Amino acid sequence: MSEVNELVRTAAAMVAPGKGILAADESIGTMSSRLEKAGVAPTEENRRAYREMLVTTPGLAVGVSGVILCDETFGQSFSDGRPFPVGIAEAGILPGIKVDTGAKPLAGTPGETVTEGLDGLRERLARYAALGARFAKWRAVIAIGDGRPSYRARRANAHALARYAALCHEAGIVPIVEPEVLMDGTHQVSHCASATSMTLGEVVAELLDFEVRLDGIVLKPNMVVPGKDSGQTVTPEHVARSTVGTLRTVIPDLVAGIAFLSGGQGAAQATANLNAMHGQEAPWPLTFSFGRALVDPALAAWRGRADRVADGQRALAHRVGCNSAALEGKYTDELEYERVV
Ligand code: 5MM
Repeated sequence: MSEVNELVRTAAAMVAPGKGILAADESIGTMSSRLEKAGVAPTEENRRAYREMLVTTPGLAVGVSGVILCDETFGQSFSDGRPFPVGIAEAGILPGIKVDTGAKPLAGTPGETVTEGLDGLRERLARYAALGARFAKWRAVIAIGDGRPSYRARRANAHALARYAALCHEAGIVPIVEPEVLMDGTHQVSHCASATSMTLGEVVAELLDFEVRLDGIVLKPNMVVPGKDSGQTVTPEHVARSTVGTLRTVIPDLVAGIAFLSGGQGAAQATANLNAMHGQEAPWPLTFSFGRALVDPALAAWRGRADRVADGQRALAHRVGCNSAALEGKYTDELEYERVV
């Protein structure tokens, strides 16, 4: 019973008022290409130094409840020798681990994927828990367009998410359940709303089937936005209404909290949309679990240079501050354009 209470407490702490989650769990391939684009050599040491720069940002725990790492970083150490999960916990932040092994083509459904990583997951979760992981993350990737998302892809991904969530609970770890409907495409915002609704419907059905405690999970969905190439522009209020409206039709009130991904939106756009959510009535805490929308400015400011660590950290602290303000509906242009460096 106390283990269950601990799960529920951890899930609540992840979505505590004013705090969000930093997604710094890019796989080695993704991280390497982002480093290269920033002019930084994609070495193991540079991936480590970049993550150390991020998570040692002074005062990070004020606006960040948890940090998601990938397997490589989880096994690395700060320059002072402390393993990442230990250093992060000592800073008052929950360490988390991405446990899926990536989205792979789904047989029989061209252009769609299923996320893999269930084989051996029970053992991996036990090992991560022993090393200090308090929560985990698994991302399903759902595409829109040409008959997509298919029922088959939605079902396969929802089933995997539920099996992952049940295994996390067995290990005493809170699962972040991330079914991401991609922004790629020419679709209108209404199409994103229906694809998101259908996808989340399947996810909830599978979670219930596996008897996953909903107050012990954090859901990480996309915001409901138009396709990147649709030419449609919508206001943050429109995004907030469509997103919360869609979630309210399918997500049970019991879910511990909703932590949105940014999905390729610009940093300021994602924050403005989050800010508008504050005006919407919702039964769950709403927060952010952004990757790119939090870290892109920090990577650009750092550029792999030891003498620019403080610049990178200021850039991250600024984005975290803007997003924390958004959680109270207090994000403004003045705050956004405040001098950072
Ligand atoms: C940080 O990126 C995460 C892992 O991506 P890869 O395994 O593809 O390298 C990703 O799951 C991320 O946590 C979510 O997509 C949210 O990030 P964004 O940038 O969409 O907020």
